[in-house]
Amino acid sequence: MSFVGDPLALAAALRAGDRVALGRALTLIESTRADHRLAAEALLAACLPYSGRAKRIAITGTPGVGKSTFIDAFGMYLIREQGLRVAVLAIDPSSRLSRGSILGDKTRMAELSVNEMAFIRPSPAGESLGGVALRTRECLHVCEAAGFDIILVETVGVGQSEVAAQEMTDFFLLLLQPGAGDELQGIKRGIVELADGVAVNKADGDKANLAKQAAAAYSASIHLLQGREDNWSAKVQTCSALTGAGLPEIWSQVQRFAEQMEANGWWTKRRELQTAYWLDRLLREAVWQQFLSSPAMQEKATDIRQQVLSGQISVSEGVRLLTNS
Ligand SMILES: Nc1nc2c(ncn2[C@@H]2O[C@H](COP(=O)(O)OP(=O)(O)OP(=O)(O)O)[C@@H](O)[C@H]2O)c(=O)[nH]1
Ligand SMILES: [Mg+2]
Repeated sequence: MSFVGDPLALAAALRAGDRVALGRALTLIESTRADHRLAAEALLAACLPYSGRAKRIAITGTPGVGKSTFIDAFGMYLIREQGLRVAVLAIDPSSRLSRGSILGDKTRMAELSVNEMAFIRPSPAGESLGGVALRTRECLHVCEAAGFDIILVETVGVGQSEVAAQEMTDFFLLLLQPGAGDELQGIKRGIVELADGVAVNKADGDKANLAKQAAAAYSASIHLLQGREDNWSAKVQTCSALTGAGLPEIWSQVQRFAEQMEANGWWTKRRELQTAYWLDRLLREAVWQQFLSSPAMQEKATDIRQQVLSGQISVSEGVRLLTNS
């Protein structure tokens, strides 16, 4: 990869709007090769001063709720009606195993994927969710330096990827389906608590009324689940990714949120907390990896594990013996 040698030139090119350079930069960021890390760091350092101006929005919800279709429609709305440039990223820790990616299937984003105001990047591969999410977060900074106004982050809709997405975005949008009936559709309470906005998607055709009823029911329960430090209370809206109904209202919510958080200081504070979160999280992963990669430590750990399992020493003593060395 010739660009590894000159990350600063790459940063300059992507900032000037060169899409090929942007694609290459993201490939460099996502590379798992140890000899690419320093170049990737230099690239990021060159991008960071120009990042931070975009609005970052996470799109989550159970598989099949319509996340990709929504991103296509919402992205096109932002481009056409608001004149904004939109980048789409993903966090999909499973893509490595399935050899695909939630964004691999660009047919769901048919319009956006061919629009020159948009840029779509599938989920990077990685060993751990932390690693995958870290790369997505770094790609987000690079896209911002490339001048995108809005970053949409799609998650797989199950497990921990939502939390990772919430920890890198300004607005966490939870999509639900109409008429599933059960209380918040088995979505973990913790995820609902994180939502800055909720939209019942597929509010079209004969499901339109059902969606309205669902939104009214969810409005009551979400109110009880949230009691937030930033004083925001998430609204439940309806939308249709197929017809485009409700999309302007969702954008209004995002804007209202941004104005309110900028006024009360939480916009910046949330981003600071997120940076601290990733520093802690990745440090923990790195220290753990370092620990595992030392043969001497491995040996000692095997020995202590034996002692703990046989009841000679307690778990806490075992941990102390391993970490004091
Ligand atoms: N009627 C209707 N169908 C929709 C709407 N949005 C999405 N769909 C359909 O729902 C199905 C799933 O849509 P996707 O956009 O792939 O859903 P997803 O949440 O991205 O799914 P995964 O990526 O597999 O988790 C597709 O058949 C879409 O055409 C909508 O607003 N109305
Ligand atoms: Mg999808």
